[in-house]
Amino acid sequence: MTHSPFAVRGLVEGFYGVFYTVHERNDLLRFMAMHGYNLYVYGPKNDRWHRERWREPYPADVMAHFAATVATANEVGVTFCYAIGPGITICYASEEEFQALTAKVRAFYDLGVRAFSLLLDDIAPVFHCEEDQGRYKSYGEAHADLCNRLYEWLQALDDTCTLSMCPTDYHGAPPFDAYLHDLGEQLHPAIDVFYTGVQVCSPTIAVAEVAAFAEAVRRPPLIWDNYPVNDLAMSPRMHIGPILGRDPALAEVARGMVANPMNQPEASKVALHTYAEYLRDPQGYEPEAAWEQALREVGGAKCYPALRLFAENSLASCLGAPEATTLQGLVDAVLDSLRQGVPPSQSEALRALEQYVLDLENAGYDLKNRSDNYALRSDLLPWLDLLDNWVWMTRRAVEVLRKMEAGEPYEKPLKRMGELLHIATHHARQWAGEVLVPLADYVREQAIQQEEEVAHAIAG
Ligand code: GDL
Repeated sequence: MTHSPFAVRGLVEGFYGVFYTVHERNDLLRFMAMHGYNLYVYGPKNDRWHRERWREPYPADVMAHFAATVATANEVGVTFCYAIGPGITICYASEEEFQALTAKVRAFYDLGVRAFSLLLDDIAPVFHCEEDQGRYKSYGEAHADLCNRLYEWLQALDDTCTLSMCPTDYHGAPPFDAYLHDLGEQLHPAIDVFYTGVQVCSPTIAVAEVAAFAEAVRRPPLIWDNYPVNDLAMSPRMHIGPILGRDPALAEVARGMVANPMNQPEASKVALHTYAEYLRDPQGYEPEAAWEQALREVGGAKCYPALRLFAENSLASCLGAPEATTLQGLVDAVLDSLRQGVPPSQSEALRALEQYVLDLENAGYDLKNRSDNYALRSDLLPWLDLLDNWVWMTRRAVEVLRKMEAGEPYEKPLKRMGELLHIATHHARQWAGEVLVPLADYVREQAIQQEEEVAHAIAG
């Protein structure tokens, strides 16, 4: 675990939406320590005291939770970093504002925190007060100045304190804007800078891309990796596949990497386990093998097969993996066989699909009702509900085909199939994508054809 080429191996709780409870965070810290991670950056966008109301101190009960988290981090040997995001309203030049910032930071210093971060991402690049307009030539200069003042203040307090920052331009490729060049030129060399790759959620991260950013900001960046995060527009999907597409030589150009997890902490452990394997040995990293191990650890011996089946149908993400290869293959084979005129009762492909759907139903049942990992169960529940919809939609589709073949009435299962299809395609979550839709479309086409034939026969 300790031979990783990356100095920094972390997580950033840096997503939008519901963030972790203190219990979830402390549990994740223990998981991280077991997997060789050494940094936890706390900066959830929806913590109002981290961003919107950054000037206000945390209430005592919340600080007590932080104290427990810092104690857990110290116990397990992971550095806890407190991040603050004042950029939506701060007046950079104001001494009063700086005091509000340092008062906030000081409260964490008093808890024993020594690592801090200023997150200036996802804000409009505008000044909020006249004082800034007079004082700074550019937005980059203002950011460098705020960070440098905070860094010097921290160093005066205790020279073991560290500071990192997320710039407003945290992704992209050359030519980078003047903002990044100004920032890189003026920012104290000891302050780490985050970079998410060419995109916000980057399918791949290559050495040359990171080197180009490093040149602009004049230091090797810390990669803020937006996987497996599933906030905002990604919230319908569960990102439960292995990390892919990270160049094995990134340690040559980056200080380290921090992964932004999902709003679901327990389910995030699958991807985070694979991420830890990449960080430990990027050259030897084998995504499939790491993923199998991860599913075994998170699912436990009892629920591993169920979790594997669930996960192999939920692989779509910015990383570009196909969503549900096995199921897709089964559906394609069914449609091929039926189109070739194989009667449903004789179709091996249809039988194989039915068996897989039964396995999926059992997997859903096991994850809901037989797992000892209650945290995983509650993370997966909305997707398991969707899984059931797809299972029953498929069964009704098959029932229609069989009834048609037998010359029996099929209106009821056809109607139910349509209802279930509607629920599944309008569900708040996505699972197995639209892979089963062509089956329903085929069944509907057959029904229409049959009706036309009957109408024709009556007319004739
Ligand atoms: C972002 C935000 C982050 C969010 C992520 C994925 C950074 C630096 N900032 O742009 O808070 O979780 O996208 O939506 O990545």
